[in-house]
Amino acid sequence: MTKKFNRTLVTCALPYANGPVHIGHLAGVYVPADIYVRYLRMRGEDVLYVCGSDEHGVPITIKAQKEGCTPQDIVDRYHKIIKDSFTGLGINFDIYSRTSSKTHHKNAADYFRKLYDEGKFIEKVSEQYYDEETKTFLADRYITGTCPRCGADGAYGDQCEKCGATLSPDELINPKSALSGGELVKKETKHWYLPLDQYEKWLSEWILDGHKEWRSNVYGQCKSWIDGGLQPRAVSRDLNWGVPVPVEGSDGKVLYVWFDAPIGYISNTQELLPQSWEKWWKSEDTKLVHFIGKDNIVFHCIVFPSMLKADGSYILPDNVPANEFLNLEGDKISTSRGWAVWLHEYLEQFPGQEDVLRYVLTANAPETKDNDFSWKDFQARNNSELVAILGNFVNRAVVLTHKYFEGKVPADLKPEAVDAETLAQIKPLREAMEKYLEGYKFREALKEAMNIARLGNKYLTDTEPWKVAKTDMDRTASILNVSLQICASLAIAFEPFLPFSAEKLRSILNVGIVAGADHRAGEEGAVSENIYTAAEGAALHTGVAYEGLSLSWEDLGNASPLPAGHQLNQATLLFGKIEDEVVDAQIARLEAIRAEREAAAKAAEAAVVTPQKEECTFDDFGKMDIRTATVLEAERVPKTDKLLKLTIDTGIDKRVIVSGIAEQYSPEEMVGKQICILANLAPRKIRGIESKGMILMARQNDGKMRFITPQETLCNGAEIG
Ligand code: B3M
Ligand code: ZN
Repeated sequence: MTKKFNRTLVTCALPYANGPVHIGHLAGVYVPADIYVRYLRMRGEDVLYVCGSDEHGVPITIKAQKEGCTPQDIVDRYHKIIKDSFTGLGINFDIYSRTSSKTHHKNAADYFRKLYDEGKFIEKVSEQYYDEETKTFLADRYITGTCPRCGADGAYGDQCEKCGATLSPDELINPKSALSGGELVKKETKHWYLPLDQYEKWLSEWILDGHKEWRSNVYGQCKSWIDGGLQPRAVSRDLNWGVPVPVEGSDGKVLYVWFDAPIGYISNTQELLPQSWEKWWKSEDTKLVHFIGKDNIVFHCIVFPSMLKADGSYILPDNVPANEFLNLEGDKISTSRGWAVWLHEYLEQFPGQEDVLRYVLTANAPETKDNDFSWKDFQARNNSELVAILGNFVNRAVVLTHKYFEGKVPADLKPEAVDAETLAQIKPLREAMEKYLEGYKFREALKEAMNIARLGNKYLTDTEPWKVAKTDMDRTASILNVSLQICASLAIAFEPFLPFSAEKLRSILNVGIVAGADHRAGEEGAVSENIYTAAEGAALHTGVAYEGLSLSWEDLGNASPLPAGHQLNQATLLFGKIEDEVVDAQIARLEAIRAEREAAAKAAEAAVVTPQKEECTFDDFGKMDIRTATVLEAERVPKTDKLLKLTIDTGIDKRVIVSGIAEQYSPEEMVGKQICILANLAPRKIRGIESKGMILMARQNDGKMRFITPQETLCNGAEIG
């Protein structure tokens, strides 16, 4: 351990609280960070491990609009799902807070105000698109129009989803408000910019000269950003959700989410350690490491360091080991298309198998290039590595000890050369692990840990104690003594990677573990609902307190951490076989999503179009009042198969429409959906229910009816014409 720091501060990218965490997030950020922190704690290092929900930004406001609720409702829902699922996977943060917290709002505003007062920002008045109807300036995402590249309608102000082009609102043809559908005007608005160009020289020296050891993907991205020339970057937005800009006359303006979010790392530390947070953020003897995905490199290596430099009192990251992306069954993980394995669903469907996911995501970690997760590989690694090598070795060693020596570690009565030769191979494996772990190479480190299990398995297979026991119990004693010493090394080596299994193994061996203290309990003056309770802390597997014999990292590779006579507990299987039908069900779920997507694409291509109806006049059309609306409630109409009774919010009123869609859509999937309706259709009684209006549906020759839904979430009552 090259020691030049007295403590290590580890941050993890704050997940957006607009959806659950999936395996791509875990493989990219949270599992590697957790391995690193657990390892440092095993080495007795003083580590602080902070994370929290990133609760601001336009995507959250869009989701709230879509669901007809507030942004706070959205972040409250997902903050809990995310936090609980991290705990369920043993991701043992010291604090998992949130950027909607009062501490953060104050801290982020103070941070901004200090730079503002010191003249570190450029103020610029620019023309932005303004929606007269909603009286709001529009973020790029809220502007829609025709893509200048491919001609597709519904392109956004920042990107065309059809052709992937990066756009600016001015490039859009016929830009409109995605909120009201109305025309846009340009109005002047003032914003503040961080002049990144002024930090270019310093960034080049700090990173390109000073951090050549950073991962090539990180270093390379920084180099291209710096070589490309840095521009001033806006740090405020016209939005009502976020940290209000603390400058007089800036109503309706908030800090840009990527300005406030990284400050969230500091806020979380302050929440937990109100007395001593500064030594973690302002002492040069603190090592700061940011764990992130590759799409966050510029913010953590260029923007946030420039913000820290602008303040001048903070330390800078010592390393930013960003991972690449993980794909799923050969396809990019996509939250919007549901192409993901959600952590909270995994924990429900695979109870007690948290470590299988941790193992597979580490073994396949996209550390230097994108990688892929497949359920068949998940099954194969569990069955042929965890069960057949690690689990099998431990089980045989313990079961045989109970069979021949009443579960007590036997004395080394008849040693042979192969014993010492075998044990001597563990130290080099430990040293390799240490090199890889301290170099953020967790895939390689895991392989070395597994090599200890392979070593044990081979030793048992070669020495065959079940045969030797027929004639030579002294030799059997030595063989099982050596095997159990190897088990003790495994119980230490796997703590960073597989904390649940390592703890199970320690319980079988009847030993504890010595790990550096965590900071979960906070300190005096820490008042926050985001601090873990003692029970939550204990559940996070950070070396549960133990009365008897405890092992430390230093015991890894020693010849006899388990003294003769030490009583073992009963053997239990560390891992269970995963059967074909289990993974086949998961594959089928994904295949159904893929099939639906492909069918939709095929149907759209194969659509046979019915002939146009007779001509109508503009006045005929003008009589139709077509609006957007959102489904508030939905229920089946009794004694019918086809009808749903929908209560909808039309923006004008709340009303009931009866619609013949029950064979294709369930009431549950209708609630929250934004639809288009013919609002002024004369009311009709349908099965005794007054139906006021008609839902507009698109039909093609596959018999399926599909809703006409705005490209963007609009307010209810937006006029369509
Ligand atoms: N909320 C995660 C993302 O881009 C982003 C990280 C913020 S870390 C300060 O998906
Ligand atoms: Zn396009």
